[in-house]
Amino acid sequence: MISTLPKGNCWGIYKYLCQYQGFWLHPSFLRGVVSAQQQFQAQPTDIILCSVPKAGTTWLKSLTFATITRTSYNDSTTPLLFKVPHDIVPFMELHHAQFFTNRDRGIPLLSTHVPYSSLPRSIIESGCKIVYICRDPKDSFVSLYHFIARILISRNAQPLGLYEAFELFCEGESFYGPYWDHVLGYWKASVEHPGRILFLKYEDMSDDTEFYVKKIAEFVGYPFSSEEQKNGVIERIVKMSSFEKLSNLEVNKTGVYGTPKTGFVENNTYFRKGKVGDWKNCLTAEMAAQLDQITMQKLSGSSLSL
Ligand code: PAP
Repeated sequence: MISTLPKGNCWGIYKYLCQYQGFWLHPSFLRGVVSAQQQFQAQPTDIILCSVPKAGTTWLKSLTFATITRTSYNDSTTPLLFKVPHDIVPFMELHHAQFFTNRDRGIPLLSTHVPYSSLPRSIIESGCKIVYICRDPKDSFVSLYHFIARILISRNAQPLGLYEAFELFCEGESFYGPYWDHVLGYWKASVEHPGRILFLKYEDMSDDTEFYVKKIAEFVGYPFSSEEQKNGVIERIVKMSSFEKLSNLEVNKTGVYGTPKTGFVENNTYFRKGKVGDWKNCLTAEMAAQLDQITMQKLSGSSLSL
């Protein structure tokens, strides 16, 4: 089936992307998506962390994991000290086999970049909670561009030029793109089912992380007691998951993440700057205006702004 799909530019990291159900996917991950669509059985207690790539997935995983395991671990025992968040919260496209055989039922977290319209039916039907994060597409693009470039340089390969990557991104030809369709799919679903889908933005989370950790905790059914709030539990979770803390851990400076099939990526590629508005250091005013224009057009009439 995969060989019959339309092929797109994979930004030099692989031979091609495949267009599947309206979105551009990496073939190795596509196998996992199809397999999950066919077999994955979500439980009503599952919490699925969904994101468009480079919107804050690593951060969301860390914050949510620390929140729901806060009575099992403290700051000196949490697995976040020894594993990159991607190794703690399984990723559907990569670890789909693990979903059926190996799941830690005590930790009901799973993650995916799959667009809302392609999620396995059981995720929708089980009524489990979905937390989605997105980000200003200018910052997501810049983050993705650097991520791919760093991987290619580490493999002694030549990264795609910034302008070429930018044109592809604007055309929607990027990982799990079109970016705006991905965001809109989850946005519309969250408006329709606010009790099932929590829609977050990286910029809001950066502005007031404690507020959003509280919100996430309530939404996924692990609210903080007033005692916990008084004792600074939320502040500790925010600090533990901060860019400064995570990026300076040995495991995130030197470890790697991946599988032999999809290849390995150094953990430190998931921690670049962690700032809002870094696009200003990379995009020209014209490029920024072009992306803003696309965003305005695509989101018009949706009541969403990015
Ligand atoms: P993924 O979709 O491939 O899993 P994701 O974690 O969403 O990646 O994106 C990485 C971005 O999140 C990086 O942004 P930047 O390139 O603009 O710097 C990374 O720095 C940022 N990031 C990672 N961890 C944190 C964190 N703890 N707090 C804030 N931002 C973070």
